[in-house]
Amino acid sequence: MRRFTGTVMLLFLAVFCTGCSFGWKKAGESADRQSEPEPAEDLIVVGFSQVGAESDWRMANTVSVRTALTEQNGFYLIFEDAQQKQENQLKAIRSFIMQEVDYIVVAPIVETGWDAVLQEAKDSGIPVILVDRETDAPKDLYTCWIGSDMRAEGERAGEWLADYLQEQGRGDEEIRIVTIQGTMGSSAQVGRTEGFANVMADHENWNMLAMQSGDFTQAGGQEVMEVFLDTYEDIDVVVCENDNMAFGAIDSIHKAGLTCGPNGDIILLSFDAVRAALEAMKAGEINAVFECNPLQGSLLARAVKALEAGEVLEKKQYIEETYFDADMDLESILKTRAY
Ligand code: GYE
Repeated sequence: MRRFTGTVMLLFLAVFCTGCSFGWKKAGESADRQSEPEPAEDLIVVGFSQVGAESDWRMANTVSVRTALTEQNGFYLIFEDAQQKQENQLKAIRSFIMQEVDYIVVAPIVETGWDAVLQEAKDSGIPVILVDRETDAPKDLYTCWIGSDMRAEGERAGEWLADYLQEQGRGDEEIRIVTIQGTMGSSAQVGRTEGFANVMADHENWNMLAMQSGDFTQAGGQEVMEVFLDTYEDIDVVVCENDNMAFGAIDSIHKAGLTCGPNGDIILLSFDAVRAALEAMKAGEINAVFECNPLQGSLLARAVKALEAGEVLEKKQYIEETYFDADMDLESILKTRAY
């Protein structure tokens, strides 16, 4: 097993990093980073290309990885924030290859466009672990994937809505739905959209008026909801493909003089189940949230250690997930939430 040596690091710093927007030398922190102690020879060096910092979920995911891949636990983590741009992820992965890290970890922003760079990693003999979102890359180009079943999340949301409408005596009514989608082409968006559509296919009375991306951000959710409210009358349901877009949607709904949640004008569904969403649900603004668990750090650390020990891992490792709705004891649930 190769290890990241001080010589390689210094060579990389000298040759490749001058003026780059990624890597060791970042604006305003070059001096600090360069004077950091070199990784000890026995640490496992992991380069992690994170999507960005677009949502509460993402922040919790970053904290989880940073907390698990510490020097105390035997890791040296090189963290790169791609600021929601695939080109930055491609650059980061190539820099990891040049730095001869031991493992490359990627949360791929979208599903497509990874074959060439993953082939380069494979040719360099560096194992790649994918986390969070999936890709359509050939399976032999990565070692394993750890994340959520986004399609199952979407189906869970559709099934919850069907049961809820039935209970409300609205099972046969025309139901006018809009969806605020996540980053287009991300497996989180594709899976949640398709999962919900699978359930919708069984309900002829559900009418999807429009779907538009809010890019998983609060500002995006707010803008898209504003357009929906200007364009369509009588929206019964808003499906927000993450919590932060739901927060933005709630603002727009209020601004339009409407209400949402169990006692409101509009049924609001969301995905992730971050603390602020459960609090918003407790305050009566959201009907249900479909959990997506960002706490992947310890699974990732375990996977790397298992690979170090020569174990062969399952190609796909799904994290268990549930849902929460306004009828539950949210006070108690909030006490147990880690994110
Ligand atoms: O739902 C969203 C984040 O890929 C599951 O990305 C993740 C999604 C999550 O921005 O909040």
